[in-house]
Amino acid sequence: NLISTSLNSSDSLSYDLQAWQKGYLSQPHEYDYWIDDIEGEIPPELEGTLYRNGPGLLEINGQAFRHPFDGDGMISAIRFTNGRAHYCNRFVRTQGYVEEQKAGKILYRGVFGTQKPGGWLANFMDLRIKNIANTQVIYWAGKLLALWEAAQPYRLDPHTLETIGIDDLDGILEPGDGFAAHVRIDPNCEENGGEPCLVNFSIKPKLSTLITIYEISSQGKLLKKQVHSVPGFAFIHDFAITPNYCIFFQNPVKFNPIPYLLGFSGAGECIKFQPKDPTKIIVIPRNSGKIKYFETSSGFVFHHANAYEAQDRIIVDSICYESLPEVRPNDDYRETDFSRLDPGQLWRFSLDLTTGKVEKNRIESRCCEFPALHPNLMGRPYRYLYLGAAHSPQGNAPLQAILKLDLNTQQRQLWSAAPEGFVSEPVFVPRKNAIAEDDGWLLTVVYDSHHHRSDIVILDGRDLTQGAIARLHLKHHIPYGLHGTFVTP
Ligand code: 3ON
Ligand code: FE
Repeated sequence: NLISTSLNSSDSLSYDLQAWQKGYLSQPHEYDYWIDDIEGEIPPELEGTLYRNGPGLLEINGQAFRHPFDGDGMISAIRFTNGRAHYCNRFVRTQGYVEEQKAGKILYRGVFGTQKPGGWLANFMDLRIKNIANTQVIYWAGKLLALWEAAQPYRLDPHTLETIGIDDLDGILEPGDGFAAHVRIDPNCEENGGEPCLVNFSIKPKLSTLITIYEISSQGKLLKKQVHSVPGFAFIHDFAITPNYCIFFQNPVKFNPIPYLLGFSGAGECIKFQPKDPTKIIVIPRNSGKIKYFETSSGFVFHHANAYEAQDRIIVDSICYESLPEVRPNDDYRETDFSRLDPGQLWRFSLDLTTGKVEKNRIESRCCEFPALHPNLMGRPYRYLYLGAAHSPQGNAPLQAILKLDLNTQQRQLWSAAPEGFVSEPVFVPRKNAIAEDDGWLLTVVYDSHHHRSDIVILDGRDLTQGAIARLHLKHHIPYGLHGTFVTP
């Protein structure tokens, strides 16, 4: 039976690898125009700007970066106003981007294996970091910030996307501090008089790992900062919050920095998944109380969907991979054999605060990533989750569809852009004055490999099955991106 399902799924691949690969071509140009090639209609009540971040350049002068996560951050802004939409993109003028563009060659090593030309000797002991500002873009306390977890944010002009410069959040961050790309906004922070507040962290991984948690008001004031040392090396990309806790997953990995130090590989390539070791879950109270540690069976988590408190439990929903494959020296990400890799799947972890036990249940086995939900339910019980997902219910494949999950009824809806389309992270925008949790729009960028261009697609959050409300055809493509946010005026 297993054999026949795997045969069936490879017989009917929903995508063509060459078509998928083209979405990883660089986009070196910067544009500024009103979008007028539109199918359907932009809802006139949709007012605001969708900001997206992701690698815009995947090479310099023909010297390819080793991994897309090493690509230079490029911000796209899609402004919706009066039923129209405007597109603009700009590279973040990071110090590294400016220097490398001027030099016309790679000057910095990347965390995910990009090396300077000239072999290992040219890279030996070069431990400088190129802040590529490529992972997320947020608007907080009047600042538009491009984030990359290993360094400080870059600030941009929210209208022109011009780079203003590196930003220490008015002194909150110290030189050398990172700032994670997965900022969480607590919509209703009790300690802040019921106002929203930004919660984020940074890590300094060594033999033990320092986790710093920041809570920042919408005026940009530091409300709280706590620093904790947790045992062991930790690579933590994302976290989850509830009104009373911050939750971190410490994936079972070992870090051997020698190949990095010697100039053979990037720091990220020196992380080795340990399938026999447990995943540790670190729960840090936001206000008072002691850190709690939990353990569950092995798995690798980049992204969390949401978390909430339920009596004496904390529920955490996360995208979990059974294993993280080793990158082999000659592997080329553009030749990814999806069938060799484990799919990301949605799991629900239930942490019992009294017994210290963890229950773990798979909610969705379809390959998925990039969870999104109603922003007011961050850290609260919630019903609807949206994700980028594979077209096929089984196996690992590129994201080609948007999946809606009703966590109460287990009902699912799927909107698919297969075979020629490849989706990015969906962003949920609630309709003004809406009551229902799913009353709003989902915005996503879809790479249309047939026309080699990207579309901005607007879906109705209540019903994905009715198809796109509007498909805005850009004049060009946006390389596969990472994260983004919607900012209402
Ligand atoms: O030594 C440490 C190890 C390490 C790897 C220290 C460190 C903090 C410098 C570090 C750096 C980590 C960085 C810079 C991580 C950046 C991650 C990034 C840019 C993206 C991660 C994306 C994750 C996922 C799951 C993306 C999925 C995408 C798709 C399914 C579709 O394309
Ligand atoms: Fe991420």
